[in-house]
Amino acid sequence: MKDCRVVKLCGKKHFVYDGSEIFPAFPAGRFELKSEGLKNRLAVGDLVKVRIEKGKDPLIVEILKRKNKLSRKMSFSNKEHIIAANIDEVGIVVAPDPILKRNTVDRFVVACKSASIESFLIINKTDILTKRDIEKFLTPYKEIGFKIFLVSALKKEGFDQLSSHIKDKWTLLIGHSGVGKSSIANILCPDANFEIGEVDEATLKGKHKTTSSTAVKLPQGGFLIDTAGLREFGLYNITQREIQSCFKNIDELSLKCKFSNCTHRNEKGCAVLEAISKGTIDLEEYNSYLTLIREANDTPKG
Ligand SMILES: Nc1nc2c(ncn2[C@@H]2O[C@H](COP(=O)(O)OP(=O)(O)OP(=O)(O)O)[C@@H](O)[C@H]2O)c(=O)[nH]1
Ligand SMILES: [Mg+2]
Ligand SMILES: [Zn+2]
Repeated sequence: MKDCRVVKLCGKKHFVYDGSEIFPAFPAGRFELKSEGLKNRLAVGDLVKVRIEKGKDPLIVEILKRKNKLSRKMSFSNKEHIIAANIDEVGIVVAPDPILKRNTVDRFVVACKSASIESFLIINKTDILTKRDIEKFLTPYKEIGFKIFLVSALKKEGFDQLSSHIKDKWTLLIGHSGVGKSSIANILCPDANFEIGEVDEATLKGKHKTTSSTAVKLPQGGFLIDTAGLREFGLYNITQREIQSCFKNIDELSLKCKFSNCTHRNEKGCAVLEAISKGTIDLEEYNSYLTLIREANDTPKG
């Protein structure tokens, strides 16, 4: 029996790493059983026991207890999709193309925090951003002490610090389709050869390409996981309180709300709504919060 780690899920043939090489292994039947509410039993990053017998395919027979997992809720089916497990850090990638908006980052910040996984920000495509736009966008994240890396995969700029930051860790790159995760991964790991979305001639925007998560070995030590082209990332099993705790200003003001279970939408004596009417709270922060609490598992409809 060998201790291995899953680096790629690929239909029935997965790929595992045993500390020196990567080879295919097949999940034992019970890991393929369809389960209510769960898309995948095995996830990239899982620590597994692999049975190796002469003349037979290597078989994944056991999944070890996870230290963490990052999941999303799939649209339509509402199933849990485990994107990766046993992660040291998540790099949330954002770019002006397709969109540079608070909510696209906050959604991932909330998911990581609720999964107790450290996260940091990577702003890509700085070649098409002005310094002013970058500063404006980053101010709230700097205030809460977020680690931030500014890069341009196109110009291969800004990668030295990022590269040393992810050394010896299992880092997951996450972010909307087209922000440049695979382009970044190919620079950090030149052997990776991830497929890059082509530019759509009509809109000059990137096309969605990647369709599965894969971990690649970094030359400086550690692994980098490129995630699938996520068009939507629904919050899975996260409470209103967990969401609120990621919004510093709202969280602080909530102590002054009349009701301790205030959701800051329409309640009487709400200090957050009062701050909005006075114009002392950032509306973008509030709107981002509102969008996310609609997906909380305990928010009353309203
Ligand atoms: N201008 C500019 N374009 C970039 C940069 N990085 C990536 N792109 C382009 O953005 C598009 C999408 O890049 P990908 O790396 O495929 O994006 P992705 O996040 O992996 O997308 P999915 O796999 O669909 O999730 C491609 O057309 C890239 O050439 C950059 O730094 N600047
Ligand atoms: Mg990609
Ligand atoms: Zn309130």
